[in-house]
Amino acid sequence: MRVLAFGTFDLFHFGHLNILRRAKEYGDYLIAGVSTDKFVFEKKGKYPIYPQEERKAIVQAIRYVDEVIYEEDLNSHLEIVLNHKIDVIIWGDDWDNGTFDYLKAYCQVVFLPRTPNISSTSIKIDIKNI
Ligand code: C2G
Repeated sequence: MRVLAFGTFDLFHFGHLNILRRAKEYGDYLIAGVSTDKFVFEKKGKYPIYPQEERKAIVQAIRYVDEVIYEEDLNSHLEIVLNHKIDVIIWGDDWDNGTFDYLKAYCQVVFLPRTPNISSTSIKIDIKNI
């Protein structure tokens, strides 16, 4: 089974590690889709701390990840699913909001519980408050 997991993966943390580890358990080949800097700005209205090349290199070094591609925008997911012959896509359950329901006609879409109490945003706030 070929699995795909998308994300910004900025300030790589334990929640990121968990989702990639659990994603890999759904199959034997895991592709991580790392959001480009431009797409992060479109999603969040701000650029990530680490540029896309560095976020990609970090994710590529995680042992559960077999391949890394870029996630360019919200309209490229179906093309990626078809081109990469994806069987399962994994997101944290903060994305269980209907955005990706159309993909269920093409592959299995799984929303896993988020790792509690950690996010790139909370890390930035914690560091600011030291
Ligand atoms: N995540 C998690 N637990 C956390 C933080 C993140 O399970 N404590 C999950 C998110 O739900 C997402 C993945 O880890 O599935 C990557 O998280 P982010 O880097 O915050 O990425 P995000 O900006 O949500 O990008 O395809 C849509 C987006 O590009 C997903």
